[in-house]
Amino acid sequence: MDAAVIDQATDTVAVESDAARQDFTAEVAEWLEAFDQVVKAEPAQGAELLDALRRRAGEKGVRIAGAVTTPYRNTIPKEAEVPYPGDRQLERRVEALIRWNAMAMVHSQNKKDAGIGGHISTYSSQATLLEVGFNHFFRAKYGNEPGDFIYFQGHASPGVYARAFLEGRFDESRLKNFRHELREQPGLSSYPHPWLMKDFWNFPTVSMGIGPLNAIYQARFMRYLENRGLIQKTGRKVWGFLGDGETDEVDTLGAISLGAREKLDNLIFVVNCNLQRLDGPVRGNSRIIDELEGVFRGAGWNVIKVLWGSDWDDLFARDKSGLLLKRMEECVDGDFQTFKAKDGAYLREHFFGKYPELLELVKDYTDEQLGALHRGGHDPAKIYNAYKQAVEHTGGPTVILAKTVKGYGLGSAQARNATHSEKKLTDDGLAAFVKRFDIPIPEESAKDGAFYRPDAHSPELDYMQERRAALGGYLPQRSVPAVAERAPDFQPPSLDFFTNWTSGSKGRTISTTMGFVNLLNALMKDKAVGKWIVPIVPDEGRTFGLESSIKQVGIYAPFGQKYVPHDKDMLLSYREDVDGQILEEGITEAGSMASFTAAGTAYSNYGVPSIPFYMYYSMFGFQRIGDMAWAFADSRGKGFLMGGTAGRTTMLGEGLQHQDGHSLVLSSTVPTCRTYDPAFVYELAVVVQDGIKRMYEDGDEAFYYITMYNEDYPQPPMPEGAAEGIVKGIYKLKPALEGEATVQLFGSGPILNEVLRAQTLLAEKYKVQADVWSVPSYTEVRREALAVERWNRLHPAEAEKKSYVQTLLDGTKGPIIAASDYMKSVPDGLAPWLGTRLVTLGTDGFGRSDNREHLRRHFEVSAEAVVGATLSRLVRDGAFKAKDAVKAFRELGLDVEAKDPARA
Ligand SMILES: Cc1ncc(C[n+]2csc(CCOP(=O)(O)OP(=O)(O)O)c2C)c(N)n1
Ligand SMILES: [Mg+2]
Repeated sequence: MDAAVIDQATDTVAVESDAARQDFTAEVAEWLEAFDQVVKAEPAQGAELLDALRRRAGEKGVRIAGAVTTPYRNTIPKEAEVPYPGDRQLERRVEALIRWNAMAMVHSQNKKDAGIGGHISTYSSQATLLEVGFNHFFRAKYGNEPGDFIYFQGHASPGVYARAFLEGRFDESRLKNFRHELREQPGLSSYPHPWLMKDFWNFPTVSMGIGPLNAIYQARFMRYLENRGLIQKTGRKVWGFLGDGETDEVDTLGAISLGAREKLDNLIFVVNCNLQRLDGPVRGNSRIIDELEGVFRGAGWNVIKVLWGSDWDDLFARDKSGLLLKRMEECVDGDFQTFKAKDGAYLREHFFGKYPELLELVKDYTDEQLGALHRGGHDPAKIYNAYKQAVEHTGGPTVILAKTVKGYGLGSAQARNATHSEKKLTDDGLAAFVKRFDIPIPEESAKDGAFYRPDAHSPELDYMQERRAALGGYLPQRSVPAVAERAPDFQPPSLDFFTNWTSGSKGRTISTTMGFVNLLNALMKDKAVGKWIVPIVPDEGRTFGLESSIKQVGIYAPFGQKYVPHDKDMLLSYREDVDGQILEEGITEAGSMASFTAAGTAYSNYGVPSIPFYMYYSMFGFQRIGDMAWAFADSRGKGFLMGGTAGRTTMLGEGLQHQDGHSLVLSSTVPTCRTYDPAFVYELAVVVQDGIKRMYEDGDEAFYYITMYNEDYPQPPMPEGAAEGIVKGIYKLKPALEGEATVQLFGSGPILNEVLRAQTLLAEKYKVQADVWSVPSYTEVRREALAVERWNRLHPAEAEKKSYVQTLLDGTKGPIIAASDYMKSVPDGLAPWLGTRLVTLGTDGFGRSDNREHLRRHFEVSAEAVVGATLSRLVRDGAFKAKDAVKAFRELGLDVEAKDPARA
C-alpha cells in the first residue's frame, strides 16, 4: 500500500460504521488472545510468530514502522524477575554510608577550600547502580585471571572513594585530601587517573566519550587475546558506566556497531539516565531513553530498560485502562525532571491528574508516597535483574538504560538544572540527607558533615567485606603482573637483531616506511617477541606496504574468513583469520587509538606484554585523537605510534588537509610520549630497539611517536657509535668536507638529505665548510636540557652541569642552521641553549598539492634554501660579503619576494 492508499484507508476507517469498528476490535482481541496463548506455552514462539507476520506484511506491501523502541516500561516484566539474593537491609545501610561519606568529602573540602570542586549529584543518582554491581557482579578475579574491567563514570569518583574508605582501603586523611594531591599526606585525585593513583584506577574516563569508546575496544581486544591463545577465556566482563549527557559525544556512540558485529557479549554499558547534564535536561523535549533504545537496538545491542521501581508494579497491575503507560508516554524528559524537582502533590495534580482514572488509581496514596515512587535505577531488585540478564546474555553486547534522578535525595537540590554544580549542603540539607537515607550516624557528625565509618566489625561493614571477598577482592584495583608469568620466553631483541636495518640499503632506494614495514614483519616472525606484536591500521595497510604482512600473519576476524577472496590465487592475497594478528580497524582513527590503548595497557590489565604498532596518516593523529593520546599517557600506556606519510613537503600531492608539519609539536605536549623524526631506517631501527627494551624490559611507562616518510632514497649504514646519539636525539652525522667547519647544519627526516646537499653546495660553490648533524628528536634533546637547567637553577651553589646538546655544540664554530619538514617551533625548542646562533627553517603554513621539489621551494626547506639561509646569516655575522650572497640567491633560484609560506 502506498501512502496515498494508507491515507484513503484511514479516511475509510474514519467514516466506517460503529458496527464495523466493533467487529474489527473484536478481531484484534481474538488475535491478541491467540498470541497470548502461544507466548504462554513458549515465549520464543511468540517472537517467531511476529517475525512471520512481519515478513508476510512485507510481502503484501503493508508498511509498518520499524520497531526500534518499545513501550516506556521496564524491559523485564515483573513475572520474569528473580528474587533479590542480597540482604537488602544491610545493603541499604552500606549504600547510605557511602552516600554520606561521598557527600561529606566534597562538602567539607569545599567548605575548607572554596572552589576546589567535586561532584555530589552524579554519584547520588548512580549509587544503587554501582552498589548492586559491587555486591553481586563485579568480580575482581576469575580463578588466577584478572577480573572484570569497570569504566567508572569519571565525576562519580567520590562514591568510589567513599566505598574504598568504608572497606578500609583509605584512611580518613586520604579523604580529607580529596583534590589536595600536593600535600604532605597523599590525597585523592579528582577523577580516575591511573597516572596519579596507579594502584587504584585502571581507566581514565573523565574526558567524556573516551571511556565508552575505550570500553568497546577493550572488550574487543580481550577477544583478540583469547582467540589468539594469548590469554585464557573467562567470563570476564567490561562494564562501561556512562552519563546520558555523555552519549552526545560522537565518541560514545560512534563505535557501538563494532560491539554487535563482533558479538561482544563481554561488554555491558550502563547508562545513568538521570535526564540531566550540566546545564539542564539532556532531551527536555523528548525522551533520551527512547532515543538511546533506538540507536542501540538499531546497532544490534541487547537493550534492557530499567525505568520504574517495584513500587510502580502494583500501579501498573491495577491499571486495566492502559492509561498509566499512555500518560508516561505523553511526558517528555523535561516533565519527568520537574516531577522530581517538585513534590508528590504536584505529581498527583500534573501527572495523575490528567485522567480521572489515574487519580482514582492513586487515591489511597499520600502525597509523600507519590513523591517517593522510585525510578528503576534506584531499585536494587530491578537493577539486579537487569545485570543478571546482561551477564547471561550471549551473542552481543548489552546496554542497560537506567532511569534515575540527578541529585537523588539532596532535598532542595534534587533534579534542578543547577544540581550538577552543587558542592555543599546547608545545615538543614545535611540533616535532611541523614533523615532521607536513614544514615546511622551520630548527630554531631551529621551536623559537621564529618566522615563516618562504623566499627570495622559492624554488621554492615562485615557484610560489605564478605561480598567483596566472595567476588575475589576490592575494585577498582590496578596492579602490574610480572610479565614472566604470562610470557616466560619474552625477550626484547638486541641491536644485533636489527643488523639488516642498521647496515644500509646498499644503494637501493627505499623509504623509512618501507624499512619499518620490513622490520615489523621480521619482529612478528621473531620467536621471543613475535606473537606479542599488535599491528594496528585504520585502512591504510596498502598505503604503508603491509600487503605481505596481511598474507603472512592475517587480519584478525573473530569468525574467520567466510568468503573466498577474489585474489586467493595471488601471492599476496587478502587473508582474514580467527587468530589473525593485524587489527584492521577500517577508517576510524579514534577506534584505532582505542585499540592501541587496549593493547598498550595489556601489560597491566592482563599481564600480557603486547607491543602495539599503530600506523596511520600522521596528519590524522594527534590533532584528531589528541585527547585519547593524553588518556593513553594517563593510563601508563606503552607502544609505538607510527605517523606515516609524514612531513609537510614529503607527503606530496595531497595538499592542505593531508600534509602534516605539526604533529611533532602536538606529540611533544604529552609528557610520556617520546617523539622521533628519523631520517634513515637505521635511526628508526635504533629507536624501536631501544624503545622495546626500555618499555618492556626496564619498565618505562612511556610510549613513542615515530614519523615515517614515503620518500625513497638510498639508506646509509649506521655510522659507528651513533646509536647513543640517536636515542638522545642528536649526533654528528657528517663532518665538514674539508678542514674545520665554520657553520653547523641540523637536519631531520628527509630534509636531512636537503641539508647534506646544502653541505656540498656550500663547500663547492661558496667555500663554506659545514658540519652536518642529524637531529632525530628535538623533543628529547630539549627535555634533557630542560632537566639539566632546572637542576642548575635549584642548585646555585654547585658547579653548573652541561646539557647534552651543549656538550656537543659548545666549542663548535659558526651559526647553526636547522631545517625540518615540521614547523620552525620544533628546532626552536633548542634556542635557549644555542642562543642567537640558531636559525630555523621549517614548514609553517598550510600545505599545497604539488611535488616535493615545488613544496620544498615554497616552504623554503630545500637545499638551496638552506644554503641561502646560511649565507644570509654569515653576512649578518660579517663573515660573508652581502653582494656575494645576493648573487648566490639568484644562482640558487631563490625568490626573495615570494609570499611568506607561513601566511600563504
Ligand atoms: C569531553 C568533556 N566535555 C565536558 C566535560 C565537562 N562535564 C563534566 S560532567 C558534565 C555533564 C555530564 O552529564 P552526564 O553525562 O549526563 O552525566 P551525569 O552527571 O548527569 O550523570 C560535563 C559537561 C567533560 N568532563 N568532558
Ligand atoms: Mg545525566
